[in-house]
Amino acid sequence: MSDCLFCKIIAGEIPSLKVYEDEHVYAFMDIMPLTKGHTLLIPKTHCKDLFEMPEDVARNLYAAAPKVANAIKSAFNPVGMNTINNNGAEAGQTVFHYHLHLVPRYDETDGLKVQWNGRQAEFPPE
Ligand code: IU
Repeated sequence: MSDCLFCKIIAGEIPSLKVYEDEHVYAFMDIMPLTKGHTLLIPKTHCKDLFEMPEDVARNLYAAAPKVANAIKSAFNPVGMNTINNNGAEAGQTVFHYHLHLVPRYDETDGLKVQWNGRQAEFPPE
């Protein structure tokens, strides 16, 4: 899709810090990381969200997810990881090319903040 930011990142028209790439997917460091190593995994086939994602695109994306998660784990040594996917503006989606957030977690007090429906949710709750 010509005006899609993430399609432009895949095409190399906009620079990114690439973590992983294969025929079907591309992974890169989030520009505003929630924690150290926060990575986005995206399909090369443009689809807006989970609702519009064809089954083969989902299969290929989730086939790559453990590889990317383990690469992040090796590089940053987190103790856990959140995988997050927002679908629709009301759910907090701001870029309308499907992306799976891979958010490494370091301990229970690393203060991850997630935008949720215009409000700020904090994990762990205060
Ligand atoms: P969201 O789930 O649609 O809210 O997530 C979009 C993410 O894309 C968010 O974490 C941004 O920091 C990230 N991002 C990026 O990595 N590079 C960009 O140029 C833009 C957004 I705009």
